[in-house]
Amino acid sequence: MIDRISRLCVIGLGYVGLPTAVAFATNNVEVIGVDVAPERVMAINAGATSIAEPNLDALLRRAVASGKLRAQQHPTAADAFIIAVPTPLKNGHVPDLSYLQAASGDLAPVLESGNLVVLESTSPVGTTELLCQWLSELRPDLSFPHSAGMASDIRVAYSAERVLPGRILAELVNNDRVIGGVTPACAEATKTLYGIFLKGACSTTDPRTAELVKLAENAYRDVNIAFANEVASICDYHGVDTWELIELANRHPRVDVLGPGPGVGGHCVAVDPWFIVHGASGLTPLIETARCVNDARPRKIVECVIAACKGAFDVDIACLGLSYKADTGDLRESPSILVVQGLQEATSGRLLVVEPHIQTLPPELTDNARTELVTLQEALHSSRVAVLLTDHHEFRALDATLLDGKIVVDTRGAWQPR
Ligand code: SAJ
Repeated sequence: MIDRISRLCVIGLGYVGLPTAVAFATNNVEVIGVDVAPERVMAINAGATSIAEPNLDALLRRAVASGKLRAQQHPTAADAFIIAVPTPLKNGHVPDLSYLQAASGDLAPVLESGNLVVLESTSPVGTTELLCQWLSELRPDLSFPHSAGMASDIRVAYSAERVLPGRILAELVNNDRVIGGVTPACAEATKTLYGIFLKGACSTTDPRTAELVKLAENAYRDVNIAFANEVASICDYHGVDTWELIELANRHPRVDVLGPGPGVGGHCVAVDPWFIVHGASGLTPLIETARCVNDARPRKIVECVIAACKGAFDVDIACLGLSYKADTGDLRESPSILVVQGLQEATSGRLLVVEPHIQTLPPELTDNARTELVTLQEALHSSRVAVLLTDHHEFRALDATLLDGKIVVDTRGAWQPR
């Protein structure tokens, strides 16, 4: 039984691993952060990160300066290990577990009897068992819980992060956690580990349930966003105001339609449903359709802008917001970028992009000389059309008179009278 964790190794220092490492280090645990990218290791050891999250910079600097957090490229012996490496999709929406397999190969040599290994990466159902299998093949001298049960040398559990980009540090501490222990002893040890900083409640279950809980949460969100996006299409078809309709429908005590938008971005909601689809072939028509509905949104928005321009293809268009959601500079899988790319193909005027959180256009948009990153004032001054793609607070708060006389396409309902 693990009573005290004095040294923790966090493998994978991305959006989840780095804030997690910082949270433990801030709570007096000696943390070794591991990442395969040497430039990331160097930056973290200098107290720097490119991940823009409230408070992360300051806490990281403090954790490094106090000696509680250091980064390196390979794991070393520790009491517990958290694996938070990417689990992306390969071609054909197939889960790619190669980063996880590489991490387990790197971790196996330093494992010692009494250690705890927690998998945090979003994973297809059955991955924790696979991890046990990989580790046990690499370390036949140690016993693992999938075969040795409660008496195993190594404890293994699944516990996915559930944090919302933009609020990662706060949600890390306050959100409830689901822990899937391979045995009850594994679950208890994992509870003790997260108890170091967790204020939310911990529920324990088996790994398959915990893995599917994480996937179901994001698929639930995706399906609900797809519903909202479909409602928006239906409203457009009937000439009904989408935002008024949603507001009125949501006055029903058991209805809560989400907000339509230009599509679903980020590395989670647009990806994780495919893990369910891939693992339960033939059982997922709703989840697959939702993915297709949301993926089709950027194209629909481009069509909507073209229709609003009534055949004038050479107008200058202000494209407000590039990040995948409000008030972050996070461009991962952003549907706003796809909309701007679609407009690059479909129009011939200037595309005046405003994104207050970035300094240069992303590479996907730089091939086109008509596309520029400009200030909000410049974009509104020079454009005939304004397309709101990401509802950053500065766009929501815009003086409506600045839009007078323009063709406006508001994909987020940010400028609708409520
Ligand atoms: N979106 C809409 N309409 C809405 C809500 C969101 O179009 O009403 C869009 C956003 O603009 C964005 C996308 O959906 O493009 C996803 O944004 P999000 O805020 O819903 O979620 P993420 O991807 O930032 O974080 C999600 C969260 N999952 C759930 O809310 C179920 C978070 O808790 C997870 O930890 C995270 O995925 C993850 O890491 O899995």
